[in-house]
Amino acid sequence: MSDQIESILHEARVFPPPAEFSAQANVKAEDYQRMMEKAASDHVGFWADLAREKISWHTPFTVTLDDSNAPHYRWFSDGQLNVSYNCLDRHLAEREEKTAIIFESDAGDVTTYTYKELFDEVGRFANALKNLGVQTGDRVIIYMPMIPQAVIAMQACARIGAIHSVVFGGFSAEALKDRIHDAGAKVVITADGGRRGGKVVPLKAAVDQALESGGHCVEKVVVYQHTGEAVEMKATRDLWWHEAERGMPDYCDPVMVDSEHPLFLLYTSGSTGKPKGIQHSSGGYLLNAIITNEWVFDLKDEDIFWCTADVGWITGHTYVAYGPLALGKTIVMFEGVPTYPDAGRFWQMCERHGVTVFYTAPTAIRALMKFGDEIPNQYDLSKLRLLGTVGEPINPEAWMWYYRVIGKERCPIVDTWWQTETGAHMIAPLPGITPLKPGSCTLPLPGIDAAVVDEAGNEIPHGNGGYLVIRKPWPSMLRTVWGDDQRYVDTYWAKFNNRYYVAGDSARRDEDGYFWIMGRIDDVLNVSGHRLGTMEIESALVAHEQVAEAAVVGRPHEVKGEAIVAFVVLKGEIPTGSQRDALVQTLRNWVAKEIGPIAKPDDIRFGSNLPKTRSGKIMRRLLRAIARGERITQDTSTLENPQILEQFMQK
Ligand code: 7RM
Repeated sequence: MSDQIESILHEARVFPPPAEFSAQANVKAEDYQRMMEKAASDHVGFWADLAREKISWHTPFTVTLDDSNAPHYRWFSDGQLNVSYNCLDRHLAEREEKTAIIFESDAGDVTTYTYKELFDEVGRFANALKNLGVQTGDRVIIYMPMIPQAVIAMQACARIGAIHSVVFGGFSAEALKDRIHDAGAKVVITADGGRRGGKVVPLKAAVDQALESGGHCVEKVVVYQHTGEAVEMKATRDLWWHEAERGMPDYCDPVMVDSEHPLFLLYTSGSTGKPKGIQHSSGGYLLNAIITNEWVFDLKDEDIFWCTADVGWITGHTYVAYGPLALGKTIVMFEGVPTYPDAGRFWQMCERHGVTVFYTAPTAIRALMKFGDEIPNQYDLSKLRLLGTVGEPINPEAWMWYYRVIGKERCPIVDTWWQTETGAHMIAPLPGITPLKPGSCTLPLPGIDAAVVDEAGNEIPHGNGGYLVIRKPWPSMLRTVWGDDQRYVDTYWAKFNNRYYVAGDSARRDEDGYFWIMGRIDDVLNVSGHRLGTMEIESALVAHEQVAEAAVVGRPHEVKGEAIVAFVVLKGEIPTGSQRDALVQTLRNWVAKEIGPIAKPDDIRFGSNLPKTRSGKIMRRLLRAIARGERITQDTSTLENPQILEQFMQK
């Protein structure tokens, strides 16, 4: 069928789990079988059992799923709980002295918090927020560096039922302002500044700028003193974190909220215009956060889990601030960047803290891979037992490097597909069970009904690409877009008449039913009647020995519909003159040979880096504008490295 997306990439390697790993895994083959059967025969009962087992409810629920107002699903709606209670209080009897957080600063100083210490910090700060007038349901913006106080602030909000919205500390004052306004925030929690790669990030100054023009509801700005740099404090509005805490008791009663009470909003930029405030619930969100940390990361009491994501992203919510703590495990937090003081920082930290489970993004892996094997080989990585990736499709080249050089061919790699909107992993391997294929996120987790469908919503035969959808509701699904419910329905449900959740990604399944994410639906290219996902062409380019990274986009073409423009980052210097022309030819022919002449790029541009969002996703809309020779009118404030656009404009 012509509306399907053609698949051109073929990856044949398969890596079964090592027997020793399977023997100790949290989810064994028998468990998996049982769970899959239960979920298939009784979807609602499956989730009810898990929710009763994994969450400490203050008031047990009797209604598991209320679907009377679909696609506004409600989970465990007559139950009450407190998320912070589930992450802290319930561990105290057994784990008071256990380390909850190992924090390493940009400069390399280490601070740790036991569960009891974290409990006291959260209680004290929750009391401070209450004292400032923050009430259940109020919105609080958290604009912090990646330091334990960010997690303390999130947990403190959860403790009193305030709805937090973390804004990544790398965002501009303008982006912060939009989010403060949209959320109608009463309080902003920030720091004087953060430190990344030896440089100070002036956070408080950005808050001042964001609030300058007025028109918002912010009453108080709480400032954590972190760098010690001088900042301006506005009388009556601003106060220091330590002043706010003065005289506050360590214990704060957790406020029990309804399961559907919003735990947080998290803004995603989306492809067009205004950011969307993705609204998550308390009970449902917590449940998927818990089970995925247990199933996919296989977390055990002895584990040291390092998820490198900032708390400004959903990954830093589910796999730093909430999930691992709800399981009473030990996490690593890091304030800095992977390349400071040098490209060995991640591996040095893995050795130093004895990291056992490590989770990062393909963009970081590709960036570190560029520096070669010698750097990681200098460190003792023998404690690692499981690796993970998230954020974009990982090309098989990078997967193999991660597997071989970091995991020493011992550690399974869990390639986890999910979104801000899904709250937790949806499609991911179970590391003791699922044979791995480099580049595939493998199979849906138990209870997740993912499928690939055509324009009419019918499941398509394995082999071809289509829309990735989730056909049954799941507990951690987003509840709405804050203040814009119509946008919730239009963006995620309208396409298939509110029957399926539409992820916005294209995907295909292979002969084993494995899912291969092909890119965003909006990025699909239409070349001479062939619909091609971006991922496969990019993977082919990266498979060439001289290429470090690649992004492809379409440009209107009179005959073909779209021409393929490839933006390429080389491992070495960018050649000039005839050498450059020769390399362009080589790469075009390479793609033609690897995946077929249809995918041969019409135009290849070189640059020293790709334009990426702060969370490492390639900004193809900018590249499309460049490919068309248009002036860039889009907002580039969320771009990590704006200066590189110029380079790509040259042919
Ligand atoms: C967790 C996160 C979501 C989008 C998603 C995909 C892409 C994420 C993978 C992936 C291929 C993966 N949330 N994506 N994980 N693509 N394989 N394992 O990233 O809201 O920021 O982005 O990211 O396109 O729709 S997010």
